[in-house]
Amino acid sequence: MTKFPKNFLWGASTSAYQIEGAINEGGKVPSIMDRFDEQPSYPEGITGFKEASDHYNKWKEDVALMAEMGFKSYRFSISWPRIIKNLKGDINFEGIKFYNDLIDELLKYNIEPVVTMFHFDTPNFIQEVGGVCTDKFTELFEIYSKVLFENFGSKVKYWLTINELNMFVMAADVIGVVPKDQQLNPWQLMHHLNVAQAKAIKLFRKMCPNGKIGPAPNIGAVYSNSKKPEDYTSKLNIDMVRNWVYLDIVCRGEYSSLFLNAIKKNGLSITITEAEKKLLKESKPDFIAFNYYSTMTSQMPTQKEVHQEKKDQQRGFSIPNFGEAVKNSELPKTEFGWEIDPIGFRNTLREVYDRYQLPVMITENGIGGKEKLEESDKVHDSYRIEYYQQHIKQMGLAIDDGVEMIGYMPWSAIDLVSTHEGISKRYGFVYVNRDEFDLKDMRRIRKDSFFWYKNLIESNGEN
Ligand code: BGP
Repeated sequence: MTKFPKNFLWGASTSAYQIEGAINEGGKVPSIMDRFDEQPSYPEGITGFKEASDHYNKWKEDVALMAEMGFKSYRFSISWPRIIKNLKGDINFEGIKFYNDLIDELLKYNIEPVVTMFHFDTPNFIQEVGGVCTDKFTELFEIYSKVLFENFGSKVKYWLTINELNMFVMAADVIGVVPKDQQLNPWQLMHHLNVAQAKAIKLFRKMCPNGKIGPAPNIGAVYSNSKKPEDYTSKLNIDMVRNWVYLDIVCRGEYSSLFLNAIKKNGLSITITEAEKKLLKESKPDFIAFNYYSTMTSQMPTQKEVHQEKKDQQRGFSIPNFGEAVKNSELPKTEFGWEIDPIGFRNTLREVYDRYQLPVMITENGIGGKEKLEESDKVHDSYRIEYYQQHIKQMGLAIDDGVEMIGYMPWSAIDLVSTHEGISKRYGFVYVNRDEFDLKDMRRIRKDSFFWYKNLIESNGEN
């Protein structure tokens, strides 16, 4: 059986807009996620972002529950619109106090805070001047980064720059990051985010010399759908634009020439200044954090065969002579149709480590399902326990293979509002009693997985 490292960071994750609620409290300004469920592209009947899990008011109780589970770490995001009030960069000190108190409470229980600087919630004042699609964004992100490092840099060791930078590109419409009137060159958008990330890393080196910082993309191994060599070519292509381009830029400091050629064939390019080239070269991370939910399987489509773009986690790739994502018939699926691939987790960990030789931290992994409260306040989520057992076993095998790992922070610490499904899809170890009819209750209830995870942490992964 795997021996997990002695100081392995067992914990879990959340993000501000999915857990905090209180969108108009404590001096917070509006963000694009506050009324996310009201966007035209969003499925009808899904609600929840305004109240979320009311963590803004219940954070002490939530941290106590994490401590009870024995968390060694907790990954959460700081809400940019709770910290910065406007384009001038004025600071909301109430927001600073909220996160300072949260961090102090975590440290009181010896829980290592792992902070995501930006998790999808662009402040509206930035969206109004073009959002993540402009140079202005990189400037404003640097100002925000400085405020974060100044205020929390001495207490927080582990920092994550941008959550799932690759989802901004692959699911820009779904996560609402592109202002309506904006023409989108997805790769230029990616480049702005990469430059913003590099500026933050550079500043971090100066301001927090003892801390550690890394990116947090969503990574999943890509399989070839058949033994046909052309399907393997499609695997290489998709791997490049789904995974490696995002890690190459931050770990190696440049885009691969294969990637630049591939986008050129589709009539796209990236404008990169000399100063940016230099900046990207000198802003390397200390570790790689990534979110893992599943793998992807690809085949080579011909012009005629290109299928309809898919509205699930494998969407976004359907390019003639390049690659197309297809379902993998070998893999079981969650209730919401996401493929479950624990062995793929080991494969992905190995590929990432082998390619960059940097320590790895898992910042999301988990299974969402519909759940209900049973009699005497029980939630029987054995499917979640099984999911975690399988994934943790494979993570252990990856460690045995030689992958250097810092920690595992699955999604999510407590129930929160799902990005794609609102409150109907739950991920937590703790049930939050909220439904459309009873928004005030918000009672926290320990699920079966809560007790299972507590034992697992206690035995450092042996159970
Ligand atoms: C990741 C996001 C999280 C979270 C998770 C689960 O992409 O970083 O914010 O939402 O996916 O996705 P969903 O809530 O849509 O099931």
